[in-house]
Formats: sequence, structure tokens, C-alpha cells
Amino acid sequence: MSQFQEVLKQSGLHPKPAGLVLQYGTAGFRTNAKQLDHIMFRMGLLATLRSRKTKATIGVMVTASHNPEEDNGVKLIDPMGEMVTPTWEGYATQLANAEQEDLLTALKDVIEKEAIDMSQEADVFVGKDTRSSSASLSQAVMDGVSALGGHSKDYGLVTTPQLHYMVCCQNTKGKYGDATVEGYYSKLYQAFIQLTKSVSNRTDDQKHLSVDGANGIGALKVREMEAHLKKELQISLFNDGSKGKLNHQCGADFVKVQQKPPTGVEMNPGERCCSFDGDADRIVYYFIDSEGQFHLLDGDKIATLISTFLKELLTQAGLDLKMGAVQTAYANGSSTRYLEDTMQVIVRCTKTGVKHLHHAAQEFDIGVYFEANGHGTVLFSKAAEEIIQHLAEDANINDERKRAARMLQNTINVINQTVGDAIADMLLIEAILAIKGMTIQQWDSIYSDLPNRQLKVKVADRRVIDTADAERRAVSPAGLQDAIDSLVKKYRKARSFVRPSGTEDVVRVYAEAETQESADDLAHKVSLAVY
Ligand code: NG1
Ligand code: ZN
Repeated sequence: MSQFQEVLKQSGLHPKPAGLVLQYGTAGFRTNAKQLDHIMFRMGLLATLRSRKTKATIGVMVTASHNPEEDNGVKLIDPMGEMVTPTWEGYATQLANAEQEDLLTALKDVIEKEAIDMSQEADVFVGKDTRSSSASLSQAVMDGVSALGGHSKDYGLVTTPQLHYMVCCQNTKGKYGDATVEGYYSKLYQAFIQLTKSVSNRTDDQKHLSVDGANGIGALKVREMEAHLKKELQISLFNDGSKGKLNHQCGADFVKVQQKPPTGVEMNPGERCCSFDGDADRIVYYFIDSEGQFHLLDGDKIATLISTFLKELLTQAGLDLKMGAVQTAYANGSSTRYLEDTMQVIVRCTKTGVKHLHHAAQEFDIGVYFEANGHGTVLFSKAAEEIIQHLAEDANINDERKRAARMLQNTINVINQTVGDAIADMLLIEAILAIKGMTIQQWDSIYSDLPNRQLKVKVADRRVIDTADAERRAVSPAGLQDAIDSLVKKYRKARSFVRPSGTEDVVRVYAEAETQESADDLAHKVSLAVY
């Protein structure tokens, strides 16, 4: 039977509901799991084509991250672990929306446009999160791969960043690490142990961290990782999935947006806590102080901590490498000011969505990128990695320079350069706090966040809002930006913007101002202007 006949036959088992239209958004397709079976099958087809085109292994991750348990989603991962290109996002949308009888035509269209050699081998790595729908949906992806004659490897339950890591390892022939879950842990924990080994006299309190696993995949993976950490990090795991519902009243998104602790976590004053999201690519830290007040240390605070650490190491190592930080419009104004004015770090602002930040970060020797919501990582250019490695191996330099170069090397190894990774970021942050002998309170007090508020507004069609200047200004509908500007003028130290979400059918409103009351009030008034 020809490949196309097989596709036709198999696609009948994964039929598309007539008329259903979905869009490949900021994080792939994401919606109620019941609408996704045909999408998964078709993404299996597309990943197979992408693999043939790139002559490399492609990843397909089944997850809806921080969305509710009832939702699911799918995202393609390109050869170096990065997101697929905009052209292929377009193909994804075309394939997803072709009615059943038009599927082959849509498929052949991609093959023709991209001049794909169908005799080429195709390899697809598949991973899934803990949602109840993920098992059958990831099977649908694999059905799509095999229908088109590709090979799939099922990694089963993995975090999103673990699958990115596997794809990168496979395509760099092991240079990035072993493409196994064990290889991932061993790379990370060895770097963590190296980073922390010179820190003496750490008390049990300093080694202790409470982790909110969002009742998801991150919880399972933290458990697996823990055994390797040789008590250098002692984790109390909450929301491990044994009782609660995925992302419900817990997880990084809940904590960041609600600005309050998750349920299910026992918190004592001054203790470090962190929350992962549903696929463990985001992390935020927090604590309550002795007065019971909640303090959030989000992606911006994480970026600041990491940038400070790296800058100090570069100085100690005597290296003149260009370091930059990349943020989005959601970054707290105080963090941008601190990075630019106090730290003298170059800051770039991009549109929301990891691919934009990742891309901008690649322009530096060392690019630290974080979304305020806790998704982020550090990228080192190949040249920077080589310079650091040479220095670490140079017999003619003093101990301080050598120590700094080795720390930079271990930072490269502990961080997941393919994508934001809650586990990798957690290990780096814990190592930095240990090395600097810093408490979470001291970290928090590096700068004070401007009070802020994020709201969602349901509108008939969110696409009527068009933005410019890295989403900081609305260019349509006419008059909206003027309305926002005149509202902002009424508050001190205020800033506000609106943009259509790429993952939910809502418009997001962000406001910050000198007081929480002002930020809340401004966000509310801007929401009314959006209607
Ligand atoms: P949208 O729904 O486009 O705002 C959200 C996050 C993004 C990104 C994606 C993917 C905010 C304000 N937005 O996108 O930063 O993480 O989800 O998960 O946090
Ligand atoms: Zn996520």
C-alpha cells in the first residue's frame, strides 16, 4: 500500500470534526482535549515531513502546560531543540484545518512546496505530560508518524524541556549529552554538585527547598532527580499528583497571576519555596515573611539573580564577553531599570513567546532570557563556550580566574539551553544562592517590584487588537491606545498595555503603578476600555 493510501486509511481513524478551525499559536495547538485527536495524528504527519526536510530528529510534545487538566495541546520541536519556523507553523495550521477529504491535498502541498524527498528516513521523538488525555493523544501522534513511514520513539512521561533536550542530544550526536532521561539527570546533577562542592558549612536549612509540583509531570521528575542530589539539595515535594488536580490552585502560573501561595504547600516564614507549571518549563520562587506577607520572586527576579552571578564570574575570570538580558513587556519596570542602570546589562524587549526571546538572546555571547512568568534560560554562543573551556583548562592563570572559568563551565552544563526548564533553573538558582551565601530575603531585596496586576478580558474577537513595539502599544482598534495613554497618565510610575493571548481566547491586560491599589484600578479601567 502506498504511503498516501495508508495516511488516508489511518486518518479515517482520527477524523476531523467538520468545520472545526484551530490555530498553531504561541505554544502550538491548545484547546479542550476532546477536539485534538485529529490534530495529533496530523502533527505526527507534519513532524515526519519536517524530519525528512531537515534530515534530523524532530520532537512532538503533548501537553497544555499550565492550562486546566481538561485541555491538551501539541508542540513541534526543531532539530536543535528550538521551536519550528513560522513557515512550518503555517503548514501546521493548514494541515490541522483541512477537512477530511482535503487532507491528502494539503499534505502533498507541503511536500511539493518544501521539495521533500519521501524516501528519506524520518525520526520523531514523542513525549507527554500527566494529563489523562495525553496517552491516547500521543498514540495518535505516533499513528501519524507511522502512516507516513516514519519511526517514532516514545519517551512517555517527560517534561517539555526534557524532550527538547533529547532532540538536541540526538541531533548533535551526543555532544549535548545522552538522549536518555538518565543522561539528562546525570548532566544536571553533576554540574550542580560541582558548583556547590566548594561551599562549606551549608546548614540543613540552607539546603532545604519546598517544591510545588503543580500535580504534574514536574513532580514525578523531581522525585527521580532527588535521589542523585546526594542530600546537597533536600526537597520537600508538595502537590505531587497523588491527591490534587493538575494546575488547580497551584503551580507557577497560579502563583504568578494570583500573587499568592498555592494550596497544598506547607510554608514557614523565611523558607524558600518554588512552583513548577504543568509541564515543568516554568518556575517561580516565593516565601512568606515573619509578618505572614507573601513575596514572589518571578522570572524577572530570577533573570536578575542569574545575570548578576554571571557578570561577577566574567569579571573574576577576566573575560570580556557580551552579556544581555531579554524580557517581554510583562517584565516589571523595576527589573528593567535595575538591570540597565545598576547592573549595566543590555536589555532587549521582545514579543511574548519563548521563540522571540530565544532568538533575541542568541545575539549575545551570553543571553539571559526570562518571561516574568518564570519561563527562561541562558544561552551561550559556541564561541563563548570555547573561550570559557580554554580558560578553564589554561595552566597559566591564577586560581581565582580558574575557579570562575570552571563555575561558568558548570553553569553551561546545569542550564538547559534548548528551552526554559524548571528543574535546571531550580538547580542553578539553588547553586547561586549557596555560592553567594544568600537567603531568599536578600535575593528579594535586590530591587522592589512595582505593584502590578494582570487581567483577562473575554471579547467577541480578540484578533481585532493589533500591537506594535514588542506588544507595548495597540495600533488597532483605533482609539484604544489613546484611551490607555490617558488612563496611565492619572497614576504615578504607571504603565499598561493590552494584547491578544496566543494560548487562550482572551485579551490580556497588564498594569503596573506605584501602589497596588493604583495598579488594580488602572488594570480594571483599561479592561473596560478594551470592550
Ligand atoms: P499568551 O497566552 O500568549 O499570553 C502565555 C504566556 C506566555 C507564554 C505562553 C506559552 C503570559 C502573560 N503569557 O501566552 O508568556 O509562556 O503562554 O506557554 O504569561
Ligand atoms: Zn509550561
